[in-house]
Amino acid sequence: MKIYFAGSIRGGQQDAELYQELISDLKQYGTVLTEHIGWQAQKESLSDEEIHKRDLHWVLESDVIVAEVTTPSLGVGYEIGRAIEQKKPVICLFRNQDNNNISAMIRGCTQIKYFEYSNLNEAKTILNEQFNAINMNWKDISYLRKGSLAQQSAYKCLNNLQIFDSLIEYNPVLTGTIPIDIAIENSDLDVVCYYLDADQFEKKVEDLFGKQKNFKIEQKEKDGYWVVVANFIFMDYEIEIYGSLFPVASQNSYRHMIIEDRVLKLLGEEFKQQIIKLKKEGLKTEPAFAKLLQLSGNPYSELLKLELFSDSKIKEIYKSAISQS
Ligand code: 6IA
Repeated sequence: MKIYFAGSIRGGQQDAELYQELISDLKQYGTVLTEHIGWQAQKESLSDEEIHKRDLHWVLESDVIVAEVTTPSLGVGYEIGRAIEQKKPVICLFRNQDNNNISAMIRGCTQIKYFEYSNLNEAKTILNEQFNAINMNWKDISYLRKGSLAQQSAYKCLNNLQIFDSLIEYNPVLTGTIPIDIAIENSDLDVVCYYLDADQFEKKVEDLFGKQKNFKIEQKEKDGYWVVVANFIFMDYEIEIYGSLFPVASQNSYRHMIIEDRVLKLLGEEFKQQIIKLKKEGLKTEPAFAKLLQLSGNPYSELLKLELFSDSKIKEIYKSAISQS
């Protein structure tokens, strides 16, 4: 994981020591490309053009941008804008003390994960929560083994089937409700994959699982895209293997699961129990989320819009949904 830390330089270096502390904390999560931000005014041998070229290259190369935005800095604002343009996750930290003021262009940007803090420990806790979410490795199903009874049982099934090892070249990921632990009885196991050649993928899946109970497989068009879908039953679970030409991270079932997981973690246990209750009453997962958050329109596309919202915006949406219900 490459982390770009942004902090004021010519905007004022009064927080340089704090930047240093944040940078050393960030090192536990990955490589910090911009350690120099924490050094007090150094004489740079590079020209401004060279600095711009190098730093922008790092922004584009990084997996996540963390910006300390208390001291207003044109450079930091510019880096945040360029990162958002590239759809990079941006975490902004603002110290809400001493009459500090934050620009509306930062606090008002729904694509930024904006947090206020009052001391270093609080900032570290925020970073810890954010990086735990970013680092969650959905590709490795061992998290199910330590999970709820439903997750442990799903793990046994998938492990016995050796489905993740045998499909490894197709980047398989378990999606749906079991990974985020809101499954009700009869939830199936959805494994999404990424292929380059549909026929080759179909043959592989058929060779591996063709003898399983009620096996069927087909290639078809879905929402304008070509997909391969296989279904069968194993250890009483309905298994669906879904392959597409698109990388797993851009497939809707994966994106829905990620945003749902985030919303569940943000809104807590009571919200989770209400989702489970609505599902037991017969609602599908995405309509259940849309109902509780009072999202109008198509629940599947409305939910995806939340991907760009900050945590505080999502909490606000839920608060206003509660007050209206
Ligand atoms: O406008 P600012 O200087 O406050 O912008 C700071 C941000 O721009 C930081 O997040 C850096 O990534 C980037 N940046 C700006 N200037 C530099 C720099 N040398 N070296 C590295 N990154 C920079 C400035 C010269 C130095 C002698 C003060």
